[in-house]
Amino acid sequence: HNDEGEAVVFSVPSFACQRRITLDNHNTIITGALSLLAENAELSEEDGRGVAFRRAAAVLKALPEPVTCMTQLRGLPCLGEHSLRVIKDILENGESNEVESMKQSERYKALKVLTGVFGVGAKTADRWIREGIHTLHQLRDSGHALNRAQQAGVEHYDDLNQPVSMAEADAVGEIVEKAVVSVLPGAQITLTGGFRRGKPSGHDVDFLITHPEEGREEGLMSKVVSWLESQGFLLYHKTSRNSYLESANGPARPASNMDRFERCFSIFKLAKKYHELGKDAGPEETKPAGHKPWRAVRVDLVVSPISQFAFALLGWTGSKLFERELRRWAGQEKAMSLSSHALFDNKQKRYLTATSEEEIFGHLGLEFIPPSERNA
Ligand code: TTP
Ligand code: MN
Ligand code: MN
Ligand code: MN
Repeated sequence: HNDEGEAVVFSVPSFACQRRITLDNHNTIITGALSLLAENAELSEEDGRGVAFRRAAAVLKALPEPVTCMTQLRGLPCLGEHSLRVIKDILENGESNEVESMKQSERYKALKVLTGVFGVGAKTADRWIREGIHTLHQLRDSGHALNRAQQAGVEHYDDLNQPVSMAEADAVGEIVEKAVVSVLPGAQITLTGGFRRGKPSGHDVDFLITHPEEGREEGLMSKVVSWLESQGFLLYHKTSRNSYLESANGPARPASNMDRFERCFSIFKLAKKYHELGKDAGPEETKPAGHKPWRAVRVDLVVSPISQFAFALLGWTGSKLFERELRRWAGQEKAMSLSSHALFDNKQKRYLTATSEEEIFGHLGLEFIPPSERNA
């Protein structure tokens, strides 16, 4: 509030990549509600609506203090009719009826349970729900054939739905580091994703791997995976080179955020630390069934040549909305195409190279935003 006691009117730039959004969120009830609506839209394959709610949430996340009345929001970007209605409900009643009833709906609960299985997306979950499958029990009884990923997803369901802590991310990092330097001395690993943005927990751990000499990284992924497998660290892995765009013109013109790096979606078998084991682990105790000395953790590995490293690092650090907004800014404001591989200037008809994230922001005419402020 200002000196006259009037509520402050906020001002926020249009694109999320122009804002500094830390984890210090002063409007968690509103952003939580908008994020749930976004999630529900995405799970219903209504991506346009999903992005609209994500953008609205990212405006509220950028505010320096809690919103107290609707007049403060006048002139803010990305707040559509629907989002404003939800915010008004929360300011007046403490919650949104729409969001509360959505959370209670059978369809939303079933979508959450089924897409909580690694390897199950919105399409598959929707098909199963239309067959009356709403729970893991019903899925098991249905006799549906599950693919390898989904089998692992069901088997490790509880572990994979428990957030990964920073300490666990560090432990995974030590293992990956050991694997990488064992198969290619001089190769480097970098923590990306939510943990690089300073999140205290995540749904997985993401790493980017490269080598300072261009070309030396070739064939690295299969060697790393073989090493991890031989040491018993992998419960599941699927290595792929995304072939989706293999016929496209240049690396900077993807139709979406899909990239062509060699990657591995995996599930690690991570030993629990002594203090996490509890009393069941003591040698004189009989260990009850279900208490195991390890847990399953989702890990994503990506290999990039050093020439594309800055773009890969920027692309894999997120948040997903921040990345989407960077690409939208590049296209709409700068006539450039940004991907996790390169930046193409459509007017000069040439690629703009970069060896750091700072350089890429510079090419885009944006103030540099550090990872901890990319939590849009
Ligand atoms: P995620 O690991 O999905 O998300 P996150 O690390 O931000 O959050 P969480 O704590 O839930 O794990 O993705 C990390 C980044 O990787 C994200 O910004 C987008 C990028 N990414 C790609 O570029 N291509 C892909 O195919 C995938 C799956 C992710
Ligand atoms: Mn603050
Ligand atoms: Mn992640
Ligand atoms: Mn990931």
